[in-house]
Amino acid sequence: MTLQNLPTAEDIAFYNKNGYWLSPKLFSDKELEQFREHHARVVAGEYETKRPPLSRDPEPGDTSKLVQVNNAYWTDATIAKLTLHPLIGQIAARLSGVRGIRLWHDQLLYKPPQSGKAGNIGWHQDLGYWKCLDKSKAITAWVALEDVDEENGCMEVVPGSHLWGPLGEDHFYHQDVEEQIKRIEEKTGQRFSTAPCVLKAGCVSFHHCVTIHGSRANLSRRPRISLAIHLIADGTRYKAGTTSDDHTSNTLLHPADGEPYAGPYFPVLFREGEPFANIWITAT
Ligand SMILES: O=C(O)CCC(=O)C(=O)O
Repeated sequence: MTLQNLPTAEDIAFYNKNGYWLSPKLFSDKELEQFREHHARVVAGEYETKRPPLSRDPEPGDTSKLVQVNNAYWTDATIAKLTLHPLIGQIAARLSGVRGIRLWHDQLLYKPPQSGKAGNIGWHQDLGYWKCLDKSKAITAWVALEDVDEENGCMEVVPGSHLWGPLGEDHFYHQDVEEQIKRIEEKTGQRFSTAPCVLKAGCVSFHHCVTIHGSRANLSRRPRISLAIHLIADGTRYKAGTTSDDHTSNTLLHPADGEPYAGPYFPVLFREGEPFANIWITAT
């Protein structure tokens, strides 16, 4: 594990201004090879732990459209190493200005080759799906397992949009991303302009839960493969009575209003002053 990969004061200032940050390469080629192999197994529905994921769409065997597997780390020990990686937690804590980070849930993604619109991910703010969180300190670490760029439909973010507030535009599965842009511009009076998160394999983009993001078609002949790790500040509590009551993570805990998200469903990745719990990490 290399601590020189932690964000500097300048990187944190960039994140605060733009609502995202791109890391250097965090994983070795050997680790990436393993992650890719296990990613493929999960997409195929081969669950080595025999425990199914929290949810998935579509079912194994169908890769004609975007594949999304929630809590893929339950199914596979190698994916769990990545989802619960303490360095990812430490970077997320630094960027968010908090002392501890817990997992909210992971989301393994497979965007098929030459996907057409079926590979699009509509513009959205993650917090729109997570209104049940009492703090807007959630952050996503998006790990590129292959190189990603505009040709294979990399994620795009709208820099600074984390300061626009909630828009009510939460359309992960909306495929007409161009039509949405006009509506967002009218709503906000802001010019909609995106920055592509171009990453080499092993690099990670981090985005704030209010940052608008999405992605377009994969035009290449290779699938775009990645793991999104959705994280919350340690101490985040459940806020009852929102439209996010039925979020799958709430179905795990059945929390009471004001109850902190804690325990084995929401593991700690990092806490300041505590040694890393997950000691399997190898040097890059
Ligand atoms: O993979 C993408 O293009 C978007 C993923 C996303 O919406 C997220 O990680 O929050």
